[in-house]
Amino acid sequence: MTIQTVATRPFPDQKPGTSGLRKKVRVFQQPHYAENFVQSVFDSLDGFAGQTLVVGGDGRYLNREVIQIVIRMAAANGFGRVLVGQGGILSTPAASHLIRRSGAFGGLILSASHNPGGPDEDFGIKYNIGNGGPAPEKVTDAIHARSLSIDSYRILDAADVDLDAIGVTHLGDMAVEVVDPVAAYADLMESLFDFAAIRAMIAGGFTLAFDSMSAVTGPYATEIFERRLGAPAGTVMNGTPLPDFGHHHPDPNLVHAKVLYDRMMAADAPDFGAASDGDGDRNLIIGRHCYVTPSDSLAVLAANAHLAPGYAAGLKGIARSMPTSGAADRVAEKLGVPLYETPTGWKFFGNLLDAGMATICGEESAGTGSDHVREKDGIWAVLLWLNIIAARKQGVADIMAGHWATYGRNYYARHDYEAIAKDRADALMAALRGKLGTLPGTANSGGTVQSADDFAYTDPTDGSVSSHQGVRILFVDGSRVVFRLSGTGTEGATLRVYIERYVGPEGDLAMATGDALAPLIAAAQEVADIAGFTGMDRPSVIT
Ligand code: VG1
Ligand code: CO
Repeated sequence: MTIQTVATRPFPDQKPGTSGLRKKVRVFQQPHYAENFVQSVFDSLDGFAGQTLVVGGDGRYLNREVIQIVIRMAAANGFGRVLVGQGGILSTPAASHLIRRSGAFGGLILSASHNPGGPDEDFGIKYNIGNGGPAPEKVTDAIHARSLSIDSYRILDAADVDLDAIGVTHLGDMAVEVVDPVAAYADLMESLFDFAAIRAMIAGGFTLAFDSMSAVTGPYATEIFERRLGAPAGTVMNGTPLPDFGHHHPDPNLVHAKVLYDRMMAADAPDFGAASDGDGDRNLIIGRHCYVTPSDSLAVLAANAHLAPGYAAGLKGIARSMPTSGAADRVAEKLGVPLYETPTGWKFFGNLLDAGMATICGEESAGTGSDHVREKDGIWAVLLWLNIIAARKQGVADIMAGHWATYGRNYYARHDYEAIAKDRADALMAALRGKLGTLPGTANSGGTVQSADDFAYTDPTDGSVSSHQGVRILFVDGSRVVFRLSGTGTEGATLRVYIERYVGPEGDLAMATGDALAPLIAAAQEVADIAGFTGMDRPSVIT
């Protein structure tokens, strides 16, 4: 087996976004494209000779092919060992756990997460560092810089490794270990939650439905919910990972998980419903006849986490992304723990978790997680909910009503305008940024503007600054409208508008969200002229 040095030329478009490099499959299929990016990652790292690299993905189209490339390039670049999930499968949280427990140098996670899969859809590569979390910005910036000057990559001339047989093979000096992708992760879950109490609740007639959306969580959910917790066969829907996710869009929201939603709103709905996304790091929670917004879910999980054995000692702090509602802030205040507000994307939570400053983190985009790994974790969130329900002996709707009666309610919605021409989206944001200074003190449909800014974050652990993380318009009554462009799309631009209004415990807690937010939705339109810039008179998706 010989190491080949292959001449290549830079691609101009390999800048990692919110969560790694995401492109259409056909972009990744260009000669040298994946290899260039992987070599740019390796060239940006120091000291991995002889160390372990974890590789796995969500099973989408191109997963196996890119894994074979990564393995041969890892061998040619001097890694000592590659750990890969059987069949090339590793959910994002399971990959994070495997990196941590194996003492790996880092890992490559192959996924485009909630984006669709298949030959005409999306693929992605993300590098995670030794703490198990997404590489911080200084690393992704270095990877991007390297991708613009790269002129060769190193790859071993070797046959494909059998990804389906558990065990160790050797590729030159490097060991390749194919591991069970599920067992260690399921054990970790069992160590955090009261499985006996959840199992007894299910044996007592509590019913649940979990939609894996034909994506990576199928094997994990089947092992955990059906085998270890005793839920009947069929509890896990769409439980086989498919390369094209069965033509579905594996984004667990009210549009793409509509089958589950309809089931949860039916007269004979199960007690609890949940779904996860392509790579298993997101969660959608729907109680019987009761949808829970992700921001509320974060708040409820934080307020009740001490009921689960893994969090009995309480929380050190709570972190949320800036666009996530302030519901968790009220919980932090009551618990007397700090609340951190970070930019969008899980990579900003890693330092806080490593420093022991936060225990639970969450994003409005259906991501919740804790210091057990360094990624958000869909099944973890579902299990924490089940543990809380078992401990409180209350259903989801009652828990939500009790929570709002204590803390008040943050009415919340996100409006996405998808597939906008990029120059139109950039122009909208530029116009908005241009008028920030003039907004405070003015009034519009949403009320009087208190302040308006472009969110910047200074990491409290290392002082690094991230600017231009989203435009915020804050109203005197505490309501907010936030605008930012997505960093995970692969076609045109997506404008995200986040709308929030707080009503205290004495106020009307039972409004329809659309009614509660109507004046703010109108204000967003007035201030940003969304229809004018985009030509769209309504959002593509409301979550
Ligand atoms: C979106 C979400 C963000 C999330 C990211 C990755 O990013 O808004 O909260 O962390 O996806 O999630 P953006 O830039 O498109 O708004 V996943 O499940 O794709 O790893
Ligand atoms: Co995801």
